Formats: sequence, structure tokens, C-alpha cells
Amino acid sequence: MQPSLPGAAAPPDPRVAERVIELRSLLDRYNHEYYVLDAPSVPDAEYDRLFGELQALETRFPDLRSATSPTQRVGAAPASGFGEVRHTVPMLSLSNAFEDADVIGFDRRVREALGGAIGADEPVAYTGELKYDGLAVSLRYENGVLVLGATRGDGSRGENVTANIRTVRAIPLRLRPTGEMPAVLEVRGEVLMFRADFDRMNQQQREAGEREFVNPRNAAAGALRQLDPATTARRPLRFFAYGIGELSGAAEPATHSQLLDWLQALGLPVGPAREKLADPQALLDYYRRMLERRAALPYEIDGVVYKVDRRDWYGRIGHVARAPRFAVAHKFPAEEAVTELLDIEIQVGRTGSLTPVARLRPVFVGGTTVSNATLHNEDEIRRKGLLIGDQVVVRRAGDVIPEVVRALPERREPSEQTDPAGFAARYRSFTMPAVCPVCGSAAVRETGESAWRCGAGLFCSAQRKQALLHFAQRRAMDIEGLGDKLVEQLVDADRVRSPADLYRLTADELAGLERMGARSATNLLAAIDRSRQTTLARFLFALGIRHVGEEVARQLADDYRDLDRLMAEDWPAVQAGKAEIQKENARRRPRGEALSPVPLEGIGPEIIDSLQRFFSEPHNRAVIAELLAAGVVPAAPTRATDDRITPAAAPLAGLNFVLTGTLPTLSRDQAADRIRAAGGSVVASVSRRTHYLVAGEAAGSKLQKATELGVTIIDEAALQALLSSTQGASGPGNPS
Ligand code: I6G
Repeated sequence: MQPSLPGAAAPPDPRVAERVIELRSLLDRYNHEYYVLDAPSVPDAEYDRLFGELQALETRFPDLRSATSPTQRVGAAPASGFGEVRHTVPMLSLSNAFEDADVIGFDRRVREALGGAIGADEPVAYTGELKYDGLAVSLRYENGVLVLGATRGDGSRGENVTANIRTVRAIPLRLRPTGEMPAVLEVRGEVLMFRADFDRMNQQQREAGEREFVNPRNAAAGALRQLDPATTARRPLRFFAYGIGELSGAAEPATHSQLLDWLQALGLPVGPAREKLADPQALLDYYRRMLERRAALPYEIDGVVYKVDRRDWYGRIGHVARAPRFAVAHKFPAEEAVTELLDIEIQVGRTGSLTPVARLRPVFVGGTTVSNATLHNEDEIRRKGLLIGDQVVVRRAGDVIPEVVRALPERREPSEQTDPAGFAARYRSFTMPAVCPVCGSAAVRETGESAWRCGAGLFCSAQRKQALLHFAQRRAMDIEGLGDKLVEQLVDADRVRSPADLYRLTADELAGLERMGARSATNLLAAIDRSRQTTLARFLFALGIRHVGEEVARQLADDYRDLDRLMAEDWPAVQAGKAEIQKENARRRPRGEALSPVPLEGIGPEIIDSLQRFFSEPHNRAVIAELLAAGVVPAAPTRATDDRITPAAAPLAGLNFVLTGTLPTLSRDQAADRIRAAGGSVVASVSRRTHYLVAGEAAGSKLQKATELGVTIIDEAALQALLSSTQGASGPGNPS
């Protein structure tokens, strides 16, 4: 029975009341699919439409209102402060492990505490969970209804933030009925903000000229402490449950993994990467796997948590101070550190972009020593108010290039106010140079672009070096051994001006270079020779055409299958033809008529423009001619349907895939490689021609589009099953 707001009376028409109940249950279901199952089945617009309908009915018939209605999340008026909440079961903190040895020690202490309850060689089973970087809260449900939300505070007393907690759509206002509904259940977990939501929110702050938030954790904490719940409601908060406090009126699950499953069944979001781990070695393996996945997760984590799985052992294992001895947080290396900005230099990129790079006092962060970090562009430097000489926060997350996140102006000494001369001697502002620091050509900033560019193209030796490195990289022509030191020498000595010159190098010439013995020279020449046999896709990617990444190159190769055809293309005509078909399809779509296939789908006007510009440049055509004359053979792609490929070798022949979100074990590149190896195609965007959308965690708009178009959505496990099928697969049926 749902509690009603005071003054509720019998509904005027039973059909209205029925519709209100139906709408609430639909909206609860869609919320659950979105936040708990991570698999939305309707687009946001549909949710908003139903929400609007419910709101309208509740406004017209106030007696039908209910405190647990999805429309009643922002109910309370702004408060003047937060009341205090005493936690009946204390909210514990976790002790930390930093080294492998700490984890081994944790397991040893658990075993010692268990004494005779476990055999000498019998392993203790644990659960591994992610340690989300957010704010711990306790949610009290009475008879399935959320009645209280509190912060952790000092573990014994926190603040009553119920009105704000109610605005978090990931937190159910009512638990889903599953078996016994507990009379009291206190759910413990973390309120956090996803990275993409945080970036979007900061973008809005910037556009509104407001202060930006420092990081997702601070933004989440700040949002929960707003006195006006309407403000909290505008902040995109999420929640993951990881434990319980008080429980009565239902049996307590015997293990922590069962507890997490139960919480999820009750409608609470539980973190996805939880695993049962059999022994200390499994704990360490889990740590390393999660560390690798860290940067790809849609939210920040600062480590993993191991807990003894059997809950009936907790009493016996006990606590030290405020931390349980049956659990430990294994922390990842910090991703942020403070150091000094020594200077700002300019790096010239492959396409001439001039990127300011921070030279830093070396600092250990994210597991390595960092002494350079990108500053992106001059607007970013200005926005962050950086001065050379500042103390700055540096961030290195996973394999991502380190970046300067912000300055710490509060640490500037002397102060500009009290000692302007001393300040000017100590801190300098940065201005973009008017010329390219490498070749001296004028630097230009095109309208609408944030980057300055050196316009000299391949006449600029820095661009030439970058272009050669791009050409030789593994995913392009794959010339092993042609690294930056070598390219630098070859370009500086003017021995290599274009990629075609690489194919004219001799062993004698190479052997004269620094760090190049006769053996390395022979190996390099062999690698250069091997690269002559390549694919059209790799060749197109290697040319370094602006906006033509690997995926686009592959699609061009698939569609044209021949370099001459591609080079002879009339790009403005392609552009016009595409626009015409898209317009016609837009007319047909609402009428439900069959749509015409769009040529080069997913390749937009910016890319087509770039292709037009590249191929109309005589210099580029000359380089291609020289490469072909030097014996480079860009082979047409083998059609998955070619009779040389048997169905067993190409189970995914003729099928189009789109990948989205984070898959549990494969990176998107790995998944794409496997699909292609099995004869399938991977394209960037979802269309009616897509057969499967492979969706992982935090899939976004592609998932929504696939749902709208009725494309079959599968997870990684289903993809693996398709990959391992030896029958010629037929599509799931939706596209023709
Ligand atoms: O099981 C857990 C997962 C994640 C946790 C936890 C956590 O922090 C983000 N934190 C605590 C304090 C406990 N378990 C007890």
C-alpha cells in the first residue's frame, strides 16, 4: 500500500486512478531498467512524456498524489540546515592496503581470527567490488518505503539529507517486492557522479559563466549538501549499494555476494564488476584487472574492496577501531598530484596544430613519474588561470596523456597585492607565439577552432616527422623499428622528406645513423620491405588525411575497394547525393515508407571535405604515385562474402555491428578486431543497416537509437557466442 500525502481522498474516476497507478509502475520500471539493469528500453523522450502525463493527472486530481510517486522526488521546500541522524548500526570505514604484501597480511589475519573454523590449507572465499569515489550514505527503508537518507558523518552521527536523497533517480523511493519485505532495511552505499554527467554539468557551468566543479566526487558531495532539494535535483547523481546497516523482518543473506544480489533484486543499483574470489592470489588478479579497466569505467574509482564472503564469520573476525577486519580497501595509485609548472612549450602536431605543453617538476602520479602534461590550447590555459611558476594539480588516469587540471593560486607567494614586483619576478603568464616555433611560418587560428596551426604543411620539419611516425605506426604501415629518434635523424639530415623516401633507404645510409647497428639496419629495411604488402584500409589511414581515422579508412576501403576509384571520386557530388537521399528519407520516415540506403553512411561532410582537399592537392597525389612506384601494394579488402572465405572462417559475414559502452573483458578495439576477423563489419553509428549493437556498461545514445530502430542488442557474452559459432550466421532479421 502506498502512503498518501495528507488530505488524499477517493479518486473521482476509477479509470483515472488506474492510469495513475499504471504510469507510476511504468516510470518505476523504466527507472529500474536505466539505473539498475543498465539497459534502458525506452528513449528519454518517452519517459518524459509519461512523466508529464502523470504530473498532469496528479495536478488535476490532488487526492491521487502519493509520496512515493516518481513525480514527488522534489517535494520539500528549501531547509535552513540539516538535522542530525544517529546511525543505529555504525557506518564503518575500511582500512587500506597499498601493496600486495598488505593484502596477503589481510588474508592471514582473517585466517588467524577464524582459528579452528577453517582448515589450515582451506582458502577463505572473498568478494571483490569496486571502490567508488563518492560519498557514503545510509538509506532507511521501512516496509519498503524510503523514509530517511543520511550522510556518514563521523560514522555514528550523520546529517539528515532525505529531501536531497529523494531527488536521486537511481535511488528507488519504494523497494521492489521480492519474497520477504523487511520491516526495516538500512542500505549503505555511495552517491557519486558519472564522468560524462560531470563534464556535461561543467560545460553548462562554463556557458552560464559560473564556477566549475573540481572533480566528480566534490560535485556529488556538494550536491548532497544543498539546502534546496530543487538544486540537488538538477545535479546528475547516481548511487551504488554495497552493504546494509539495520535489518529486521527478513532473513539476512548468508554471504556478502548473496546480500548484493538481494539488494539488486530489491531494485537498488549495485556495482557491476563484483566477483567471487577464491584466495589471495585471486584478490591480486582482480586488483590488476580492475586497475586496467579503471580509465574506461564511466565513473571514478580509487581502488577495490575485498570482503570475506561468509557473513556469519564477521562477528568472529571482529573490528579494529572503526574498521572491520573482514574487509579491506586495496587502493590504486593516486591519479592526481601537485607539482610546479616550470614552463610552457609548444609542440607541433601532425596536422600543424600548435599544442601548449606543460613542463613540470617531475612528480609520481598514476603509477609513473610525469614531467610533461598537455595543456590542450590557449583558451584552456586562460580558463584555468595558469601562470608559469604556479603549483598545479596534475592528473594521469590510466594510459591517458597526463593533463594539468587546475592551478592552486592560493599557494602563490609573494602575493600580487603586497609585492607586485616580487610576484612578477616569480610568475609569468603565457602567450601563444605568432609563428611556428619549428619552421617560423605564420601561425593561424581559424574561426571556430580552438587550436593555432602552423600552415606550412610538410614543409615544416615537425609536421614531417609526425606524419612519418603516423605512417609507420603499427596500425598503419606497421614498420617496426622506425621510432621517433630515427625519424628525427632522417628528417633533420633531409634524407627523408616524404613517406616514399623510406622505400629508397639503403643499409649503408642507415648504418651511419646514431644508435643504428648493421643488424638493426637490416631489420628495419626488412620491415620497410614487408610494409609494401598492405591493405587499402591501412594505406588510407597511413596517409594521415585529416579526420580519416582507422574506422573511416576501413569503411572507405570496404566501399571503394580500389585506390584509383577513390582518387577519382567527385566528392562534392557525393556530398550532394548524400544530402538528397537523407532529405528524401526524412520525408519517408514519418510515413513508415522504405528508406533508401545512404552512401558512405557515418562519413559526414567534414570528412568528405577533408578527402576532397587531400586528393585535390597535387603534392599528395604525387606522394601516392611515388609510394605505388616504390612497390607499395594496397590490397582491396577481402569481402566477407568472397568465396575464398568459408562460412566457418567468417561466421559473421555480411553482418554489421556497432559497439558501445564498456564491455566486461574486451576493449572495444579487441571486440572490433574479432568481429572483423570473423568476417563482420564494425561501423561507428547505428542505422537501419546495423544488425547488432554490442552494448556494455554505460552505453549511451547509441543504445537508445538502436532501441528506437529495433536493432538487436547483445552483450559481450552473446558476441562471444556468435564469434565461436561455426555456422554461417544469418542476421537477427531487422535490417534487410
Ligand atoms: O563493499 C564496499 C564497496 C565499496 C564497501 C565500501 C565501498 O566504498 C565505496 N565502503 C565501505 C565503508 C564498506 N564496504 C564497508
